[in-house]
Amino acid sequence: MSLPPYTPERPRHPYEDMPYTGRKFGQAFHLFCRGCGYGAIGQLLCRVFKEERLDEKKHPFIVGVGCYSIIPLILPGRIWMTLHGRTLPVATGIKLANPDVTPICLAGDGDNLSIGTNHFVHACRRNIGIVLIMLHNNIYGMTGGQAAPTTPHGMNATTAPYGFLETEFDAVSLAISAGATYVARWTTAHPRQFMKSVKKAIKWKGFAFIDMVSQCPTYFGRKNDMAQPVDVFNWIKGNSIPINKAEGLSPEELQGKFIVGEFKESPREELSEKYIELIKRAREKKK
Ligand SMILES: Cc1ncc(C[n+]2csc(CCOP(=O)(O)OP(=O)(O)O)c2C)c(N)n1
Ligand code: SF4
Repeated sequence: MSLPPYTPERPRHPYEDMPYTGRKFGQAFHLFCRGCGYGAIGQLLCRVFKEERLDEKKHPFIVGVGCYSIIPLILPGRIWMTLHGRTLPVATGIKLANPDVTPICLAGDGDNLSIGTNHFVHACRRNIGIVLIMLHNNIYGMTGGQAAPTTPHGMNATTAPYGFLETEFDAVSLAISAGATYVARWTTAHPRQFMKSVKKAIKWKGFAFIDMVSQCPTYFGRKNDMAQPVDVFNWIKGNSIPINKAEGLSPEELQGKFIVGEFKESPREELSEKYIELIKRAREKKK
């Protein structure tokens, strides 16, 4: 399909220079709401593939169901669309059957921290070589802005019009205590740090978890008096605190803040390697 010429009304799309973006559909496009952080995250992941010259066959994307599910449509790599909350079981099967492949799971915060929590906890415990990027937009986007396990206490959602009564989940603490060996959190206001973390996570031997905070202007923004996408972006940026600064603050001062940085880098034996060893031992015993 040929594109119309560039005009002030149709400026050059920032993704068009990327070698991969839009390739799946022959042109550059994206399907998110205006100002949604997911478009930017897609672009950053594209840049990681380009800069690291990643082999697409070795890094399939496994996605569940949510607004984020269409991020891989603008990315290189093969896509496995699975069920809501079920990215990790599918990626686990792929990894055990193909230990030289490192699946990259994309999951929503609703996806990964409600229906998929058990899979998340056990993937951390097993230390299986999978990268999980959790898209943390504080809400269930695709289904209309219901409160999610990450909706900050006191903030609004479609199902919490007078303020959310519950306390939000800290996915980073959960991942650390469940045994993930690489754990980081960044936001759309930290693009370079996010890319660096993804590059590290892809090479990491073991379960690598990145909590990526992103703006959902359509639901989270509108429900919380942030009329413009940039207002939500600035709210995220203004509430982000690097780990070293957070260390000196009290729990009250950290209430509602996004602590960002690399929290854990602690290698231990990876599951698929142990599994190969086990197969070898079992075969030798049979002889
Ligand atoms: C098993 C199952 N339960 C519920 C749903 C309905 N559902 C689809 S998307 C979604 C919410 C997605 O929210 P989140 O994971 O936070 O991603 P976002 O849309 O915010 O990116 C839900 C509950 C489903 N598709 N499948
Ligand atoms: S509803 Fe929110 S998360 Fe979904 S595409 Fe729109 S802005 Fe993004």
